[in-house]
Amino acid sequence: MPYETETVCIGPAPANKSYLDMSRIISAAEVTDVEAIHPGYGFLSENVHFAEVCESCNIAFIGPRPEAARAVGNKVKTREVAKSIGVPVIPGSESSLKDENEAIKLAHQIGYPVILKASFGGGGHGMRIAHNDISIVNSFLAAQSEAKNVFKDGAVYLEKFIEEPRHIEIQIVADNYGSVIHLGERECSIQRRHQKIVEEAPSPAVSPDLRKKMGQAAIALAGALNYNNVGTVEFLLDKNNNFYFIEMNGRIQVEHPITEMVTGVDIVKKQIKIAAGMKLDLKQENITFNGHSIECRINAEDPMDDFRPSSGTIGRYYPAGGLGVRFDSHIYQGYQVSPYYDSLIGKLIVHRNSRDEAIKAMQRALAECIIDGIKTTIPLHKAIFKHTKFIDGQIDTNFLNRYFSK
Ligand code: MV4
Repeated sequence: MPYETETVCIGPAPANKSYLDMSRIISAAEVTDVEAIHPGYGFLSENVHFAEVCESCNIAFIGPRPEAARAVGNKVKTREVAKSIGVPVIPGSESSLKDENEAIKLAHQIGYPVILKASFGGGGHGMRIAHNDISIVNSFLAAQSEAKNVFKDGAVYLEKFIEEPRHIEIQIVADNYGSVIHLGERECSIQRRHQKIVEEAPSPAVSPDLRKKMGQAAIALAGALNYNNVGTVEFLLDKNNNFYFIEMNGRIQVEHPITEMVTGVDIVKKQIKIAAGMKLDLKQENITFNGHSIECRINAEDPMDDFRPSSGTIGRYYPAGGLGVRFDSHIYQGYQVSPYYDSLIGKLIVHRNSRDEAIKAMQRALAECIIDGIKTTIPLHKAIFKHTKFIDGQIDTNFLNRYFSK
């Protein structure tokens, strides 16, 4: 019975007593006799130990094999591998820094400003920008202690700080036998405190030629790391359209639907087939990019009150719809938005033939969408989609700070 669903209680609401508790997840998998676990995009999705535990229990972990997951978790290592195969990286450390004196020495070589990053970090935690010798000492110690707290390893490295870059990522799909393809880029520059708010595909800054170069770089890196399943290779694009590899993510990402809309490839289906040991049935030359897709992350947060999380019961609920308009969500009228989890409650996704048409479709969809009972980020999205700089595609990672902070 292929579509029958069984539900098992995995514990109380706090995530560390349920979704993050490996033994509870494995128990639920055992009692339901599942063949595989899809870890989603939060919780245990990038936990190498969990992938190993699944393997030892004969349950397929739908994601990279433990060695590949471990490889992408080490930012200094992936930087080194990228550099060794000719993928451009930002001038900076060859390895983790010994101490603040080494950081100062390197900063003098490459020039201020520099950015300190956690070697086993990601997503912006443990990062500090330094403009001079005095601030680098504090930055080094702060980055080190935050890295230790958040990632249990205080190792940090350093790069030249690129001012106001675009954040562009390439989706890759890799089977277990060394075949790798890319599905183009996503422009993810509209973010706040390292949380993406709006994503689009393709990027208004990426030409077919640049897409090819970034795609080939991403494929080469995945190959060099012996990576499998789906992943994302993150780049910064500077004002002269130079791209630089920054880090790789070994999970499906929240914004995967926009890539699915423009390529027609069901990325989650690919993850499952790859985890089942199937060979990639797609060739790069058969991947085409059609039209333009945009996603707005609808969060249960009050954008007028410093994005304070908002919980409560959903009242009136009307997700927008129509041709090429989709609202991916688990909520409904009467649903209780819990304070225990991430505030993402839905993804409003549009697909049109052109960026201009997609923006219009998103404006219409945002106007029609009704979610009562809690505060959401919809009013912020309406303002973004009215902003001439956004409409002109003139965006970078500073966009929200520059135009939308008090
Ligand atoms: C950078 C950078 C500028 N120069 N690296 C942010 C998330 C993480 N994946 C890497 N990030 C950045 N890395 C260099 N060499 C700018 C960012 C960045 C950022 C940094 C500080 C404050 C806000 C930011 C927002 C987006 C990107």
